[in-house]
Amino acid sequence: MSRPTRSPLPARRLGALAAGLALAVVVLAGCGSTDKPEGGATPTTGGAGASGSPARTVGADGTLTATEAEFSISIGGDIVAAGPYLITVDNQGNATHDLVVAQNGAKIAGTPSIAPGQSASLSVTLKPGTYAFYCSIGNHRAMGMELTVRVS
Ligand SMILES: [Cu+2]
Repeated sequence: MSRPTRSPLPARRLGALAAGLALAVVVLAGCGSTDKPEGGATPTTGGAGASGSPARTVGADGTLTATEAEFSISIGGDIVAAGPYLITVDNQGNATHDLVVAQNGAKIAGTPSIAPGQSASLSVTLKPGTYAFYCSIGNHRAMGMELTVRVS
């Protein structure tokens, strides 16, 4: 194998991270990894949608994990089953973020500011329709931290 280009980490640290990374991979799988953007940062296209990616329903167990970084939000799927939710927001970025759940421009729920590496949760009942999940800090929403969430 060639020399790894990523910053080296102690082996035991890598081991400790394995579980978290596995979860992150699952969460990120639905909307592509950071090295394969799918146009989510362009607000004019309206739709989370790369036409090629199949819709994937998440949240059937009443929980969602929203993973945030600079500047993206992922919930690991495209369609959320309607119902009450406990949403865990995991800030994996290097800046402070938050998560706001809004519908038709009205804020329904939100977390406090979340420091890098920290997480927070919020409870919200999602009904069939379309919601916006976004970060309300700075200009993060315009930078791409906005996710259109379809609830059915
Ligand atoms: Cu943010």
